[in-house]
Amino acid sequence: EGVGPQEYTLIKIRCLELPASMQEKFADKTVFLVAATLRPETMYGQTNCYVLPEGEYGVFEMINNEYYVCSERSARNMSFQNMTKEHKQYPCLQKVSGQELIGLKLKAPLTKYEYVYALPMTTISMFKGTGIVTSVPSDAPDDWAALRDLQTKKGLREKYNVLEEWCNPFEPIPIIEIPGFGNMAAVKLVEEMKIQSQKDKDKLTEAKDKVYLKGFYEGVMLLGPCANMKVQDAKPIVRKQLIDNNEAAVYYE
Ligand code: A2H
Repeated sequence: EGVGPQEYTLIKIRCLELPASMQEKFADKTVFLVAATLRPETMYGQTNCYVLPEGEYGVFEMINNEYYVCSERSARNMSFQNMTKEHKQYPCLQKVSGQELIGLKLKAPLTKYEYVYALPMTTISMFKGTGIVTSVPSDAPDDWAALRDLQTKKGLREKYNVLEEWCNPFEPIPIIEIPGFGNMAAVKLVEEMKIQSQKDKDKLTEAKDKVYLKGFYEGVMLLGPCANMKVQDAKPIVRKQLIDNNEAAVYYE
């Protein structure tokens, strides 16, 4: 948004299983769902990964024999950032719908959960980032609203074929203490502001702005090698660690 490119961190969330339609071509490949984030220091709090059920994604070959699932639009951008196998090329090896990705078992970096699941979020934009969002419900109001919807609404789970065991055991993780907001700022604000669901757009925007600003300047990390550091100072350190471990990549758009 605004002028100039936005710098994101792409979090590489490894597929521990694949949709039926991808098994023939990609069974022996390293496949990731990739999620663009502005908050790499919050990755300790991941509980799941979100896709747009009706979203159209593709599988693209990247450098180092890795395969990314993301929007074609983001694959195109990646092809100009030396991320795809061939510079400026981004052939779509296979199309895959968001609905097909729901329920996949995934390995996300830094979180305490051994694996997490791909779940539906109806407010994802396919025109931002990769169209895939990693979920940190402790600190992102949108993520908590969507996870709470799935945990509490049987009808919603049935609509998207979501099993309870993919969402209910995954509690938000306290990762950042924000003075006045406690250690799960998004959960607290969603409650306080009486946000009803992931569709409560205006209130969610307000909540997001509040947590984001206050968290960045006043938040203190609760875990990891940056424990006790200010969020502002921890961010570049955690980001570098993720990139050095090949668990994340730099991405602009
Ligand atoms: B953030 P901006 Cl903990 N559609 O990551 C909807 N939302 C998307 C998206 C898409 N296609 N792609 C990325 N996002 C989300 C973490 C996080 C984020 C926390 C707190 C706030 C926050 C965990 N989710 O974002 O419009 C991603 O969620 C608050 C803005 O480019 C990404 O960072 O500013 C953020 O929105 C990018 O939004």
